[in-house]
Amino acid sequence: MSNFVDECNICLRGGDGGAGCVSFRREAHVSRGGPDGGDGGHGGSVWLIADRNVASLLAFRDHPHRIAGNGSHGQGAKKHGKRGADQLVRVPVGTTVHDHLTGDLLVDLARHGDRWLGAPCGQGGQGNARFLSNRRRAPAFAEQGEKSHDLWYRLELKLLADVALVGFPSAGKSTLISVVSRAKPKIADYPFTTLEPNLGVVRLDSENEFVMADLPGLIEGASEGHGLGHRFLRHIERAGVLVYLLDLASVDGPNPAEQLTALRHELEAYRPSLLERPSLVVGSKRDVLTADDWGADAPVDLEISSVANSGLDELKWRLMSLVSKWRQSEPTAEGFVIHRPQPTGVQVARDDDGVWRVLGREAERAVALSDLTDIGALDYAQARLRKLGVEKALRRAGVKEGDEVRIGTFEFEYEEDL
Ligand SMILES: Nc1nc2c(ncn2[C@@H]2O[C@H](COP(=O)(O)OP(=O)(O)OP(=O)(O)O)[C@@H](O)[C@H]2O)c(=O)[nH]1
Ligand SMILES: [Mg+2]
Repeated sequence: MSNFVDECNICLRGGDGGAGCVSFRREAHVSRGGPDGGDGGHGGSVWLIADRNVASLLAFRDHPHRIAGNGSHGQGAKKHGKRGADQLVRVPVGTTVHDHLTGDLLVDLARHGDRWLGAPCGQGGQGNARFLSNRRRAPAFAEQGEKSHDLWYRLELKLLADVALVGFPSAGKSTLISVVSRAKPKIADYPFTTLEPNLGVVRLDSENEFVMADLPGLIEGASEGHGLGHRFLRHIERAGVLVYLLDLASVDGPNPAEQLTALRHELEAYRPSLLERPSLVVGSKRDVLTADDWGADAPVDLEISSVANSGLDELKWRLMSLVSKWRQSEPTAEGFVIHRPQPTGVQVARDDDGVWRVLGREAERAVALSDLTDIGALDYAQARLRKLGVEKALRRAGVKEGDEVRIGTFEFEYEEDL
């Protein structure tokens, strides 16, 4: 089988947080009022959302990047910055998200509406108004906004057909899928060229696409095991919309009306409900003979020629409309928001060069967001690290007085009583 799994890499990045502001209130009789710098806004987040109207991962092939909006900076008078816009990325129902290096499964977006946070927002920095305390009457520092990073993932999707092509051998099924999608099946003028189903994504524009299945030809008696047997009728069962492709150029074999009768008979014998599927009767090879040439013997809704490229746009849009209706009618369960536990706490590890390293988002933030050349900010960062238990964790790990320690890009020498 070919093209049954669609896969791609994507790169997601949350928006950066805005910086906190350093500002002091201006009052008529006071030379310098209290601190009133507002906080920076948080950046936006990137969410993956399973949407039944998306059929494939094709949209990410050439454009894998999705970025949320940045938060804006805080301002004076305790004005907080605006939050960055979230980015909602629609993916097909059934998409699985994997670690792009190890391939580990992270989440399965199995139902319409399932949401997963692919890239968290960068936190906004706090303005200096937040750092007012009894000890600190005039804090002249604020936090930077948190920068976001690129996060790469691998997406996989088992393709399921929305539309199945049902027709006699050599009716032109493989030729049709080869001109409306990127599928490249074998095409030849003898029967049973196609031995296994082929799937192709038919993409009309950025909003509209569906998956088409090219199946091995059916002949009379297929439901009793003739030809390639009922193995492929199973595939037809999964598709929401059927195309009966009738060969208008068949002069030696059954005429179009006979083809349609035989095809419907085989489907009915396999499963009567298949006849109630939304369907389109399409005459192929109109460049050779048209429905008019057959009169009442060609009961078609639409004629096409894959070779002369005629009628294909109309075919695609008519199928799209049937597929959309079918998708809407599918019963849907409410989707979930899927949370991945965020690592918390402080860990101490050793870098390759032997230097101690403190790991943990909170601790890294405490130093990354601060301007540590400002004595007030340094003071505040140290108090925060102590509260997070960094000192305790270092002592437990066996760090000695005078050892070098890193937190993020910040390096310092460890002293008892940090
Ligand atoms: N003139 C003309 N020939 C076509 C057209 N479409 C397909 N053919 C020819 O019809 C023959 C059969 O085409 P296929 O696409 O292999 O037919 P199929 O339905 O996939 O056949 P199986 O795989 O055997 O079931 C080939 O020689 C094609 O070149 C068309 O629009 N016009
Ligand atoms: Mg074929």
